[in-house]
Amino acid sequence: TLTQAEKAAVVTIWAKVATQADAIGAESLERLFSSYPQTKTYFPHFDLSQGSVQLRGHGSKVMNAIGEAVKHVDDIRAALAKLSELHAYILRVDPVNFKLLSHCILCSVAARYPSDFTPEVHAAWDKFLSSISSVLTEKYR
Ligand code: ZNH
Repeated sequence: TLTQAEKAAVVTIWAKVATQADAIGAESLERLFSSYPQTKTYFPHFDLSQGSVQLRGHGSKVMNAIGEAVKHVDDIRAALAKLSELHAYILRVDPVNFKLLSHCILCSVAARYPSDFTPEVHAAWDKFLSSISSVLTEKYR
């Protein structure tokens, strides 16, 4: 779990990220698919070219879910319960991919807000994204 200071850092960086959430979501997916092309296999039904409508729509959904987790930082598990079932039982995304996407989100945020991305913010944001990933992968059998 996150310390009070880490939660505060997450809320602060999120206030900035939220204003560009759709662009950051799309960029993170573009980074994911170009750096780790194997992740594209989960989206055979999508047009994954840069800036496609589906890529932007999906990036926006992912960032909205992260926003929900920020709002409910003391109970991420409850906030993302339905999404956790979706990823575990229906989508069956291999958990390793969550680390890859988290890394890409982290890069997109760092690239956009370099002066806000202090080592403390980096560490807090990284920990926060790992908590989300743990919740989304904990129902796997
Ligand atoms: Zn996921 C879907 C979120 C990760 C794959 N996702 C989804 C959604 C959301 C999300 C919100 C929508 C849902 C509905 O519609 O209801 N994810 C998310 C998050 C994360 C994730 C937050 C982390 C952070 N995913 C992921 C990964 C992968 C995925 C890693 C792989 C690679 N997802 C997915 C898919 C889908 C989803 C495939 C479906 C899509 C469609 O639309 O079809």
